Amino acid sequence: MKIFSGIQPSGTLHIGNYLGAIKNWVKLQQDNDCVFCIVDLHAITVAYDAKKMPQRIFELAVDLLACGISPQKSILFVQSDVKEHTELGWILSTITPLAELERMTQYKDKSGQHKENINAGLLCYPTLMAADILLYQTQAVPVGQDQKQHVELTRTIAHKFNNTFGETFVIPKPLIYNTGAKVMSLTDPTKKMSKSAGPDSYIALIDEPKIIAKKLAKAVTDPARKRIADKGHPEKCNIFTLHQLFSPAKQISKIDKDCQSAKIGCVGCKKILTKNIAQELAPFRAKRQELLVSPQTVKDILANGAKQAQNQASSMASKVKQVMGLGLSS
Ligand code: AQP
Repeated sequence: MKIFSGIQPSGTLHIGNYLGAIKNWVKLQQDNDCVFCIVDLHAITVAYDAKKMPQRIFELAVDLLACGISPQKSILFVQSDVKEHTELGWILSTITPLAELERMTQYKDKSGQHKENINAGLLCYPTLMAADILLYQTQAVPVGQDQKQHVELTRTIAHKFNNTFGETFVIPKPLIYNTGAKVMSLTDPTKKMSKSAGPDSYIALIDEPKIIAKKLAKAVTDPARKRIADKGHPEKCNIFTLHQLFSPAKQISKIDKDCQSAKIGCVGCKKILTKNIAQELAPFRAKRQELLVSPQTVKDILANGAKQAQNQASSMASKVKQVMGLGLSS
């Protein structure tokens, strides 16, 4: 199956990005034709520091490789290195109704968060994302729950294009896994964990065990449980949800029972979770250190990935322009 997915160089990767996206990418690349993209053009839709962007892109590439993305199995590249993304993004914006873009949840959230900078790029984020996906004849797009709406809009745009100009694009489907599709914020479990919401709200993949312990110690738990003697409600506790994502099955059912019968308190529960998260992330941290000292290797991987992506993207972009009657080539 042809797979495409992207991730923004908008800050440190957190366990939400890992569980909702990257961990699945690593599995998918075993038996599928995968294209993974560092979407820098998406990341500039909010205010950012241009001087820091190259380092952010580099570190995101390092992190993806350290998580297990393999350049032998997948194409890994930076979006702005393949100009067809912006070209097709513009083309698709001309067939996308404004009302469809205005009803996107991410647009509403981000324009609320960045009132001083509600730019057209923020609104057109989904048409650029549709271009990212459709350029590669993508069949499935592994994403977290938050991006499902954008993939559905991509399908609508692709259908509209095919109906207007003739069968051109493969219609992609979102690939959302039950586990980890929406990891919630540590400080406000009613919101999804997000890079831009501040370091206390997430556990970063680079966090040392001590930092993980500190962040979890402050994390919001079952609001009804005020004292250790109160019986807990694991189903209402974000910490228990994280146990379900990081702890072994036997331990999860013990914590479930012990919490309900007040045998274990939040402090004990968080200590076990700290250990389990730190253990799962240890190989990532070690691999990351190795890659950080070989910047040229990482840059070569991205340059080679861009070449391969460009080959595929340029033939699709030519086809699109041809069916639309654009340019000299048509
Ligand atoms: N909390 C989450 N739970 C599960 N999956 C998540 N993803 C993001 N947050 C969670 C998934 O990670 C992939 C990459 O996301 P992105 O960086 O492109 O953009 P995002 O969804 O906007 O991620 P953030 O962390 O919230 O970044 P900022 O704060 O910069 O906007 C996507 O597949 C996403 O679903």
